[in-house]
Amino acid sequence: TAQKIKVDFDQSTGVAVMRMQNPPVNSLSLEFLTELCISVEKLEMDKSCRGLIITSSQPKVFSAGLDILEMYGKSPERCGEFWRAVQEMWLKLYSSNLVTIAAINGSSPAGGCLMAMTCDYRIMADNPRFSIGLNETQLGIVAPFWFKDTMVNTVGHRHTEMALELGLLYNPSEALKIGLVDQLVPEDQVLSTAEKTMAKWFAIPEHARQITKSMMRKATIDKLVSSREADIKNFVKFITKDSIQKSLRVYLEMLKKRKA
Ligand code: CO8
Repeated sequence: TAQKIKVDFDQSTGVAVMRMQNPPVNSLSLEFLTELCISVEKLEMDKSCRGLIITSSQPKVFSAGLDILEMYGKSPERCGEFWRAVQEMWLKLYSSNLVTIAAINGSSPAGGCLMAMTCDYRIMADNPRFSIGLNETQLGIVAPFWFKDTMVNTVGHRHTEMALELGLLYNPSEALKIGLVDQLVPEDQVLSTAEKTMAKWFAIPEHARQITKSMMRKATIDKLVSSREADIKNFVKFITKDSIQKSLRVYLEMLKKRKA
């Protein structure tokens, strides 16, 4: 099968650029998440790699978040396997020792926003058509506690509370205002700005930076690590409910209709 993750590692700078290419919208399927985790692992094992830029090779979309089809009409076993992969992606990225920068060159709802929030720094394309946020409630589903924790760690409790209850998707300038992204640049400068920004992070003594990152994130990570199995059980029980399956179907139909 075709590679869904394209990694370009520049030995001379120590920076790897990871491009998601899972058309049409980089939705996070089990297969895609597995490939993503393997790619990150490989880079982490390479001592010459110090920084990772995550971006999309799809026009207009960074990532549409979790693949809704992985949560719709699937067996409990399969749902569990899928959820473990989602957890793994988050754990890998949120605890990475690499400097991670999200080069958000398109819309980034739900799981896409989560992925961006795992990074140390977020640069978004200044295009008012793009949006970012945890919109789960709009699908009739609930963002898990560790999605919530990641957002609280990024923008604080109040913004998170309102954003999660309303399932808010922010345009770039709103996202900048609440600190959900750190910088806006013209669409064609997202990647080059990310590359330039790396230098600033690389200038800090690496060990001190890594320990500090871990200190800031450890409690949040430990919380999921210590309740992983229960979290999977919860997810499977919730997502396989008839009422939730119905909400997902309605949402999928809405997505198709909107297109037509
Ligand atoms: N999963 C599966 N298919 C998707 C998804 C998705 N997340 N997003 C879009 N698609 C499909 C569309 O249905 C469409 O399919 P088709 O071509 O067959 O009609 C195709 O991808 C292209 O989509 P669009 O035409 O909408 O593309 P646009 O470029 O116009 O828009 C967007 C791109 C903005 C990304 C838009 O597609 C969108 O808003 N998608 C929905 C995003 C979304 O709401 N994702 C939420 C996923 S849930 C999640 O990530 C966390 C869940 C936590 C679980 C908690 C449970 C306890």
